Amino acid sequence: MVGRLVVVSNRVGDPRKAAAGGLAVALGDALAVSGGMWFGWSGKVVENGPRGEGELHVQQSGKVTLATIDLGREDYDAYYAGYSNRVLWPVFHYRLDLADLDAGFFDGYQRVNRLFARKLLDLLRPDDIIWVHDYHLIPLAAELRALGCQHRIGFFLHIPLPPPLILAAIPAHEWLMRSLFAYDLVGLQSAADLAHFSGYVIAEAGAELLPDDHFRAFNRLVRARAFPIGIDVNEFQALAETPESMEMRDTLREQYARRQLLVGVDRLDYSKGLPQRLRAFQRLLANYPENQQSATLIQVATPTREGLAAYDEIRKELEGLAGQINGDYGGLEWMPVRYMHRTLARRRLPGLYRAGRVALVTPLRDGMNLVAKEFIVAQDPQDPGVLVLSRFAGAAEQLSEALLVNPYDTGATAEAMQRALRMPLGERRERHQALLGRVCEHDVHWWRRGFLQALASAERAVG
Ligand code: ADQ
Repeated sequence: MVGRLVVVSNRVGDPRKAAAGGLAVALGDALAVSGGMWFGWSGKVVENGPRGEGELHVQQSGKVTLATIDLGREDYDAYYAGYSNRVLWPVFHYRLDLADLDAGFFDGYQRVNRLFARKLLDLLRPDDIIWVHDYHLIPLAAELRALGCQHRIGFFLHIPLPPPLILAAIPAHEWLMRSLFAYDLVGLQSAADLAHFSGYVIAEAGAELLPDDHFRAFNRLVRARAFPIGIDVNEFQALAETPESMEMRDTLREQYARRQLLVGVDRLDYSKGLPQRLRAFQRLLANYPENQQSATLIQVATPTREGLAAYDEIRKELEGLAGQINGDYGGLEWMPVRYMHRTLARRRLPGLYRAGRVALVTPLRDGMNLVAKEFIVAQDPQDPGVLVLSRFAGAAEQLSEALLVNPYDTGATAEAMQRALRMPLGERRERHQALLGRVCEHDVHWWRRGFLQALASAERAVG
């Protein structure tokens, strides 16, 4: 009999909610088919709540059990805002300059992972298969094992894994990497991330490489493999047919009938390379004046992790740059940059992508980047737009027919924008066809199946 699937992540997506993104839908689908459980933080922070404790809420959503726990203020600050987002996020995105390595958030991170393990263990059935997601929960399996849990447990890291010498800057790096060996399977986004994993465990832990992507180290066996995440292509195509999406496309096309639109859709995060993108756009207007009065960049940036200094700073920098470009180049008839600090309703996204002649997906570092894949799916195959993609996004390994750029190189990125704006129809179609084929074949269901099959067939150490 196939066991129940138990998904664990920091935030729990209710698959019934229309606002749920692709991942919530994809995992929700898998849970709904055979019945399963989704476990994570409730989103509630209890002021003056006790350390290492939290109330558990269990509710049923169709066939899926949603189990969530509240966190006390001190735990939340140390585990989420602290260790996850001020240590692991910057370091894993190669930003040692932004990491708060001294700040002592480590105890809270460990405490919350231990709390999750304790509460989860009580809810498990004997043949459950557990799938843990992302950097907030790296030590979860080790905590579960310490309590005697024998289940199959897999882990997927949604963000990049940096090279060994960058990882080694985290004081607890060895403990973190050893924690990964409590899993049966570790999934990474790209071949580059996998190479960093293998480089680290061979150099720092003398790991032995065994057949079928298994590694032996720390007296344990783990399988590690790249599983590039995809989007739910059917769900996204259905979204594109909604009235909201079509209205968005038609309104933009009408408003910008005589202009060319470039679009950017991101969380407002320093990893996304937004100031670099605006500077490259500024360079485009300066070096190729024929784009003045014409090329317009619509940049939507979702507010995220507000209150953390690095995020407040990037916001200010971006607003300053947008204002400067509009001041220098804009007029009564035309504003080069339309910058919006907000989340666009998911139903409107395909319409925005479809109206764009060019998408700018230029992160300095990104685990995968799903916006790139969504843009491809939203295009009209007869008259598709062009994807300008950072070579430092995990997606670049799969999407080689995009115009790949180094986002640190302002001049070269501006050149790529110009090339994208001028690309002849035949070349646009050819590139799009190749990209679409790959995005459709390697969708989120392919990703999920691949991961779960590899987890089910991973070798386990005897004894
Ligand atoms: P994120 O960093 O959140 O996720 P990304 O993959 O770019 O990044 O986007 C996730 C979703 O958010 C997409 O569906 C996108 O449409 C939506 N989104 C982003 N900005 C938006 C906006 N302004 N308005 C509306 N919707 C917006 C992490 C990793 C990524 C990895 C994903 C999945 O950082 O590298 O691709 O997980 O594994």
